[in-house]
Amino acid sequence: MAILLSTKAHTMQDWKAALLAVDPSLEIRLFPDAGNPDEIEAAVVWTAHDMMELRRYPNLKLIVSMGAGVDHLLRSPGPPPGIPVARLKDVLLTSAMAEWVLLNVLRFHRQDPEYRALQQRKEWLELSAPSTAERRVGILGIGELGSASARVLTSLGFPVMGWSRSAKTLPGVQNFHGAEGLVAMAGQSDILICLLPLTPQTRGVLNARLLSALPRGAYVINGARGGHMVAEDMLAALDSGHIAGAALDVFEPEPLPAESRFWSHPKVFLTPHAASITIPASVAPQVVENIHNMRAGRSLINLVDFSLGY
Ligand code: NDP
Ligand code: OXD
Repeated sequence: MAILLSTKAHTMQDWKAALLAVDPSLEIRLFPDAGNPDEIEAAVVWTAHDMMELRRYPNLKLIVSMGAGVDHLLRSPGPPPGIPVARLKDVLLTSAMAEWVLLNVLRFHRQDPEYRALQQRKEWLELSAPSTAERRVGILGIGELGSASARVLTSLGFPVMGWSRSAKTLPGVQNFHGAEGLVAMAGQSDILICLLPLTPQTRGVLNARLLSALPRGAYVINGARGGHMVAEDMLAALDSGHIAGAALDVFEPEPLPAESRFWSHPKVFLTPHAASITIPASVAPQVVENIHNMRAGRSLINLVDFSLGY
């Protein structure tokens, strides 16, 4: 039996080598060279893979996302009925996101855009410097990535709030949940960070209503999915000055079209979905563990709950 790998061409060999390093006995097929469809028992796939294509494999028993997000797998038509989907939880994926979040929180907190503008004008001017204790940070989604980011930020003295679906207790983090909690948290967030999974419930959460609930001059950081942000609402909030700056890693569609205003907006700091990149060698052990679990009929790890969408 064989494992089907499907991702960007330039990373395919890295994935194959990483999985074989953990279990050299695995038979790995690189899409589109799947060989005999009857032999494919697991598919390890990234965003571009067509879920209808996976219906070709009658003995498929497991789908693994090559990232933490699974929105690309669950959207219509979705995975073949009855096939479990696993996501990744990885220490390097998590720490890289916390680094990207910290980079952007500090960029805004330490007034880096203002200092760069002063440098351009050769103006020697010291700006007032609020302490971290005065800069309130709200995090939408306080799971693997959000809670790690919260830990880093609380260690620097930022007051951190977190919004989740269910009530949660995290050390040093004030928890909010539900629709009322969202607006209550936004009203106190000088910096709002989005680290939610993209589901029907969270699509468009960064909309005009939420942005207008933020204090005037707040900053927004989106490291989750482009579908969380209503692009026109974000641009309008930036243009009006209500939002002072945004760090955006994710867009809909990707790559971001050349004509998008986000590319050249003076208040936007953009990265090309690179906040945190999966390192195959780091995640291979959990993928192989799940393949072994699947073969042995044991419980799978990091399973997606289809009813929640993440
Ligand atoms: P987790 O599943 O660990 O955490 C998700 C969090 O969001 C949980 O706190 C969950 O609440 C909360 N949540 C989910 N739905 C709702 C809702 N309707 N209302 C309020 N809160 C909600 O996900 P991760 O932290 O691992 O990843 C988050 C996302 O980050 C991924 O889905 C992916 O899209 C994105 N990502 C982006 C990367 C990049 O490079 N830009 C890299 C990696 C991931 P609860 O705790 O109650 O379950
Ligand atoms: C992920 C991502 O979901 O890279 O892991 O976006």
